[in-house]
This record gives sequence, structure tokens and C-alpha cells, in this order.
Amino acid sequence: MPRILEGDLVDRGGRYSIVASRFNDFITARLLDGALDALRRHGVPDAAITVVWVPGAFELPIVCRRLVASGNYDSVIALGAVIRGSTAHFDYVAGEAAKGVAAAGGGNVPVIFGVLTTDTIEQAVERAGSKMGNKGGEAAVTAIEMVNLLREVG
Ligand code: INI
Repeated sequence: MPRILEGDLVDRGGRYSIVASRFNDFITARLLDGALDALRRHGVPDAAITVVWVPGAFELPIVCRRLVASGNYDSVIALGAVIRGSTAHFDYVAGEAAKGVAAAGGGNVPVIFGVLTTDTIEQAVERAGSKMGNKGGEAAVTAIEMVNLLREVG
């Protein structure tokens, strides 16, 4: 039998930070609700959760990097909503957010990408606690799994 390593979803004292962007906060506040609900329901106490607000998705990477560098967190969860209809520079904002968040996760701390990039407001609403679930909650569950997996991998 091969040795199989997998992260489970049981909190064992992980320290979680969430960076949420205020732009389109009618969506990102729902993503944050979903993330907090998921963390709490998996046993993470509020004392182990830090939430940081940034102006927009473009500003997520710098704060993700700071949180990683602080050494105070086992995972960083980036939440945002970039909606094509609301900007001519959708591709720049979405692209830089994705690239920057990915780069922040290039070290030892998992940085989770919970940024919606949608063509319409309706698609964003569907992914923020309605038809298609809550991507903030999914991001938080992914964070727990990655924290536990990296402990297994060593
Ligand atoms: N920021 C978002 O998070 N989502 C958007 O849809 C968006 N639009 O549409 O422009 C957006 N723009 C702001 C951007 O993230 C920066 O805050 C701003 O450009 C200042 O750097």
C-alpha cells in the first residue's frame, strides 16, 4: 500500500487570516460570512481568526504577503469580487489579483484564492451564498485542509 497523505478538516489549533476587499462589498461581505461560518463550524475559535479589509482586489496581494511574512498565521485566505460589468479594467484587476495572491502563496504558508471573477453581478451573487454555494466558505475549508496537509507532509 502506498503512503497516502491527505489533510482532514478538523482544526488543530490553526491560526487563520482572511483578507477581504471592500469593492463590491455586497458580495465580499457574504464571502466573508461564508468563510467565518466554515471556520467556526470546523472548530476554529474566533480568537484564532484575523480579518483584514483592503480597498479592492488589486490590494489583496500586498496584505497577503505581509500576513505571510508576519509568521503569525498558518494560512491566509484572500476574498474579493471582480465583476466584468463594473469596470473597463476587469482584466488588469482580476489578473493582478490572481498573480499577486499566487505569488504570496509561493512560500511555506498556504494562501487561498477566494476571489470571484465573473462576467455579471448575477454570477457573483450565485457564488456568494445562493445557487452555486459560497466560495468564501469553500476557500476556508480549503485553508483548513491545506494547513493540516502541510503538517502531514512536514
Ligand atoms: N476592485 C475589485 O475588487 N473588484 C472590481 O470589480 C473592481 N473594479 O470593477 O474596478 C475593483 N477595482 C478597484 C481595484 O481593486 C483597486 O482597489 C483600485 O484600482 C485602486 O488600486
